[in-house]
Amino acid sequence: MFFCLSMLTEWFAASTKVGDTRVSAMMMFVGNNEKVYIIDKAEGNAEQIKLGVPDIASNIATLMDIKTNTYGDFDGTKSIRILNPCTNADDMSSPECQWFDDPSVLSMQRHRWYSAAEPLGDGRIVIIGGFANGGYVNRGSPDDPDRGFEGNASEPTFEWYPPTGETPQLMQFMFDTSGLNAYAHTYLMKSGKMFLQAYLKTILWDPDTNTETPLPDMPDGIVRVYPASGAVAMLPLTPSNNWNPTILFCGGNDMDNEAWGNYSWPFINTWEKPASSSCHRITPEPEDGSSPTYTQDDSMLESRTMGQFIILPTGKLLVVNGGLNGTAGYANQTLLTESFSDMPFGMSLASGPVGTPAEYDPNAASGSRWSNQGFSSTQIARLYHSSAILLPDASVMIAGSNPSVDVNLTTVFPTTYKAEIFYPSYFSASTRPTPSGIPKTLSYGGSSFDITVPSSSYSGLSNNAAENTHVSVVRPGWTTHAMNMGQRYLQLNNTYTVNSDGSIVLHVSQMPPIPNIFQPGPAMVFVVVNGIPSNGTFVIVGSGNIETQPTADVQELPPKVQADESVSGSADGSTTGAGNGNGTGMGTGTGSSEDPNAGVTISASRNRPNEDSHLPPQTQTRTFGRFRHSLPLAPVTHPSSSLGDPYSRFSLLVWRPKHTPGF
Ligand SMILES: [Cu+2]
Repeated sequence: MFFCLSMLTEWFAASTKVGDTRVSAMMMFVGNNEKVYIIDKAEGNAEQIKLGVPDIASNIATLMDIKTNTYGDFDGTKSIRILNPCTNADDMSSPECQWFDDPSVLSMQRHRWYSAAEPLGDGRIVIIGGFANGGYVNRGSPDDPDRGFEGNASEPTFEWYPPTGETPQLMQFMFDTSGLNAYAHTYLMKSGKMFLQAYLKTILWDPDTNTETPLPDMPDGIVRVYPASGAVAMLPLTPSNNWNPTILFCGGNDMDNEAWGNYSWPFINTWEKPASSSCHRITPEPEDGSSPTYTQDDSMLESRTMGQFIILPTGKLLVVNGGLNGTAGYANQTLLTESFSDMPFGMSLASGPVGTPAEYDPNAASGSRWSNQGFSSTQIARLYHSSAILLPDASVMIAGSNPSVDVNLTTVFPTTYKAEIFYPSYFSASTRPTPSGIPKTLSYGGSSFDITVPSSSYSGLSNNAAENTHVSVVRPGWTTHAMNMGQRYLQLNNTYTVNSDGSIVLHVSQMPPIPNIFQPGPAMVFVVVNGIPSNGTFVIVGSGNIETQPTADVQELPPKVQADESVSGSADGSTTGAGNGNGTGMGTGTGSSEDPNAGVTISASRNRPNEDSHLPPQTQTRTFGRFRHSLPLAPVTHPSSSLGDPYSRFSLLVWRPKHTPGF
């Protein structure tokens, strides 16, 4: 059976420079505690992959291929690819650890480039919309009379994974937003309805009946889907908000309808148009009976297009990457700048890369939610085709950027193959919590469990530490195109018993018995003490199968028991309060004193359309340093091709956990 991290990938036909084929991080996901998978546009030939050995040590990257179809058909826009993330204990070259990619067995019914994908509470995935061919925006002209289908260049329908065999049905919302609905924002709500946002429209969609409930338009004419590419995330689901989703939208661009142009290019010089800095929240299903409405939130510290939210284990949100002006995508010209030689940033439609992350505290008082105090900046422009994801050690991996159709190392914002890791403030703590007792699976409701935090995990008074501890379940999702599809954060209910030796026993509830608020599949569990997170532990949420998830009554938790007031933790005193300290470690910064990234392997995948899928995978290793060092993957050259990612293709990737029966 399958799990439901879904994603889109795209690949490229290209040739490689002798000796330095690499992949860049257009897409990434964390497979398990050991491995990050990176996927990029890939080369059309089957040259040998050659990797240099970097000068920094301790971690290993494995290059693995996506086996593409063997039909000589390079079109991956209908592909569904399945991966079983393996660990170092497995044979990475074994079939079980390789991509499954066989269109004779599994593919979508329609071509869907930049479509959306969102699982339901039973793990089934709905795949929504998409371009048939690609382009800057999904329309031939701003006033196209065939708006909706665009001469079959737009695919305003949805279909399912696992496949049902049913003909894809029209989704009216995708018809209505055609033009600006690539990578529509989709979030399953508590009720089982799905929140969808694209162009300026917002709906709740009932997957059972394919009916739509209109919600208010996005305020101020701000577009937040690709290529405006706002930073969008579901805020942490917590006991205090009754795990009811609120969606946060920040940045994007409020260009006029006309300015968004057509498949080929925008009608204005986007790099001159400031992106939005504003933020809006909406709670699509208010539990107080009020009508859902967008409310203005604190503006970001700067405008951003292609900003990307990473939800940290602490429940704060980091925004990274992006630019001050313009949009995602690339072009050889605009309507106003007809010659490529006059394009000031080459093919990039964005300018002003923002190198400094910022942190958003959803629980801070209005007016004080944003901060970047003490955060270092990267010198690497992270514009179109960048990515970022939370790692199991609670750092954030940042990579990619290639705002050109080909690899271009000499343009203003060149292709980069360097990854970085940003270490949030809590890395200044000298001690991280080391909880024990985290289960391997979490059920929806049922019996509580205990997690023990030893006194060596924290400093200061034990009773205070216990009160300042929470358990978070984090799904980092799949990152591509400034999005983290599937990213969710849920805080479990807990009480505690503080022992006289300073150890803290957390009594923790299972997931709330509502699969819709955190769909089944893999996730990481963090224990956060005084703002300092443990490392993440991978768990499987739910039954492990695509099926109606079993739910059970929630066992009542025992009351809190505190210890004598003098009892305290035994860790170095610098842990307490370190969560409010400096941000560190971007680029060549100082990072933490310990190698925080030890044990994480970066697996990079690329499609190799010509390759015989029966060949053994190309697997080489390289060391990978703690990410004050970047990962210096060398450049790839692509043959020149025309506008709008014409060779870019996507597929649906489904993450199948190990050791589960099925496919
Ligand atoms: Cu793209």
